[in-house]
Parts: sequence; C-alpha cells; structure tokens
Amino acid sequence: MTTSNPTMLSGISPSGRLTLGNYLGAIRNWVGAQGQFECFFPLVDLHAITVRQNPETFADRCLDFIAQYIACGIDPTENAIFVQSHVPEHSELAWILNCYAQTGELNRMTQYKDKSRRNVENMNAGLFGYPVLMAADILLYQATHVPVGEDQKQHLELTRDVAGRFNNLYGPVFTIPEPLIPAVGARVMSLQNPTRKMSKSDEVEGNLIVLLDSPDVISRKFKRAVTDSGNEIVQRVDKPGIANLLNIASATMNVSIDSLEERYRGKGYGQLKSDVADAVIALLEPVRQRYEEVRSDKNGLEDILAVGSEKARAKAAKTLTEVHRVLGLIPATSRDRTLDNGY
Ligand code: ATP
Ligand code: LTN
Repeated sequence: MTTSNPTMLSGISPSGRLTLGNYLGAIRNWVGAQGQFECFFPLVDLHAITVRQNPETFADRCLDFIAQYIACGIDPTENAIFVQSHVPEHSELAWILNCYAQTGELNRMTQYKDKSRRNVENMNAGLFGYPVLMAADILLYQATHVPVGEDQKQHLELTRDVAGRFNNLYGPVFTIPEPLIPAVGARVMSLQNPTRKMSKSDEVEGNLIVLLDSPDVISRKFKRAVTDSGNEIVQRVDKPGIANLLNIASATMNVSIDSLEERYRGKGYGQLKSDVADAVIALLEPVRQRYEEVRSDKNGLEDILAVGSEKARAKAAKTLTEVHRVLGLIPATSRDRTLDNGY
C-alpha cells in the first residue's frame, strides 16, 4: 500500500488570521515545492473547532484562508486545495488511529499542555486527540514530506511513531512521513513578547504581522517591536527581540544571520527595524494585492474546493479501504450484488 511517490501534505487550521509566521514557516515552502511533489493542502477546519468558533463567520473565514493560499502562489489547478470536513475519511481514520496512540504519549505533547493551560474553561477531548487527527490527515495521503514550522516537530514525531506501530502490526500500510522544517523562519516570535511564538489566534494586534496588513501597518508594528537593552545587533539568547528581527530579516532578505550581524555592526536598532519592515512589505504586498481579486470570486473558490476534495477523496478512500482490510473489518457490499442474486 505504501507509496514512495513524492507526496506533500500540509494543513493550517482556520482560526484567527494568517501571519508572517505561517507564511515563512509553512506556506512559502508549499509554494516552492509545487511541481516536485503531488501536493495536498487541506484547510483543517475540524482542528479549528477544538476552540469555539463563531458559526456565523466561520465559513467566510475558511474562504478567506483559501483565497490567501492562492494569493500566495499555490496553483489550484496543479495541487489539491480542499477543506478537511469535505473528506470524511479524515475523521474515520482519526478514530481508528486513536486506538493505536497511547494516552501517555499524547499527554507529553507540549502544544496540548500549552493550549489546555490557556483553555481552562473548555478543556475538551478534541484538544487531547488533536495530534491523532493530524496523523490521520498525513497518513491518509501516504505523504512522504510535511512542510511545517518548528512547533509541529513533536506532532510529526508522534505521527511517525503511530504509523510505525500500525505497520509493525499489520504490514506496510502507511508511508512514514519526513518533516520539512525551514532553516530560517521556522519559528517567528511575537513582536511584543519575543519569547513567545507569533500565533495567528493571538488577539493582541501588536504581536502579529498579518498577511493582509497594509505597508503602513507593517512599518508601525516593526517600529514598536520590543527590543532589548544595549545596542548590539547580534543573535543571542539574552536578546530575544533582536534575535527575532534578525531571523525575520534573514528569512525575508535571503541573507545569513552572520552576514546580517556584520552588516549592522555599529548601526542602531531603528535601522534594522526599518529594513526588516521594508523586506516584509516587499514580500507581502503582492499577496495583499492579489487577494482581493481572488476572494471576490466566491463561486470560483467553491469550485476549487470541489475539485480539490474530489481528488483528495480518491486517494484517502484507497488508504482507508486498505486499513479496513488489514484490520479484518467486514467489507461493505453493494446492493447490486444482492440484486444479481435474484432477490
Ligand atoms: P493558532 O494560534 O491558531 O494555534 P498558529 O499560528 O500556531 O495557530 P497553526 O495553524 O498551528 O498556526 O500552524 C500552521 C502552520 O504554520 C504550521 O506548519 C506551523 O508550524 C506554522 N507556524 C505557525 N506559527 C508559526 C511561527 N510563529 N513561525 C513559523 N511557523 C509557524
Ligand atoms: N496541527 C497543525 C495543523 C495541521 C497540520 C496537519 C500540519 C493539521 N493537520 C497536517 C501539517 C500536516 C498546526 O499547525 N497546529
């Protein structure tokens, strides 16, 4: 069953607004991989409902995200862009894999520990099982490569462990996926609180660069970004604000951190902030301009999702049928056979 065709899969949950972190850690690398892999890009809406979403605005937010994928340069004619809930195989495989993931290993997930600390009023079982649904997303498509930011490394390890455990019991059903984590930009930090990750569901505006921010807003946010005491522009653990700006500069200007430290020797923080802002504006402005046009064609977006989910279902159903077979579940027969027998 396992395939070694280069297959890429990566998902984002439609909560909050897409950020520079999502772009540098994930989306930019999806764009670069097109043509080299068969690509599946689910918008993982079932992951998003682990925290309460507003039903009045949720569908619109999902379309906003899909339009941003396309504005970033994902070609929907070459790659399957779809919504997770349109492919019910995800939920079914997640249930099955729940029976192969250990509660002990799920308890060790740092994202779970962090999210349950922040959601004390709604510590639902979905938050706990979240990484198993993610494993199902990946394994259904026999993905060989999964481009993600640094924070998802632990979930990928879990996916590999669960897949390996299943394969040891039943034979080579699942491809074991490799994470693809970029060398720079894999962990963009909050601008006001640079010891924390920039997170798209953060409601504090100054912490984030949002993909659709205007150039003015981007400049203002960088100008106000928290820096450290002293005036040296170097990447050091005791200088998280400057280290974050250097990391963003390196990822957006395509220059190594060493050369940036050299370039900014003797210069002030203000110069670094304004150069980083310019580089980020140059990167995001084309996305913002393209977005309006793509988003205004609602029917076009819905067609893209219909085509994407059809392509996704074909592959997902194949894997799920094989999973049923190795587990010894009774095969579903169609009614036609009964009719053939003369009943
Ligand atoms: P939320 O705040 O809703 O939990 P998030 O910003 O952490 O969202 P996810 O949907 O969890 O975003 O992540 C989508 C993709 O973006 C993942 O591949 C993740 O690793 C990557 N990513 C998220 N935040 C960052 C960041 N700050 N730096 C680099 N990559 C990131
Ligand atoms: N858990 C991921 C989002 C996600 C994902 C995936 C990423 C869900 N399914 C499959 C890669 C592959 C997160 O970033 N919070």
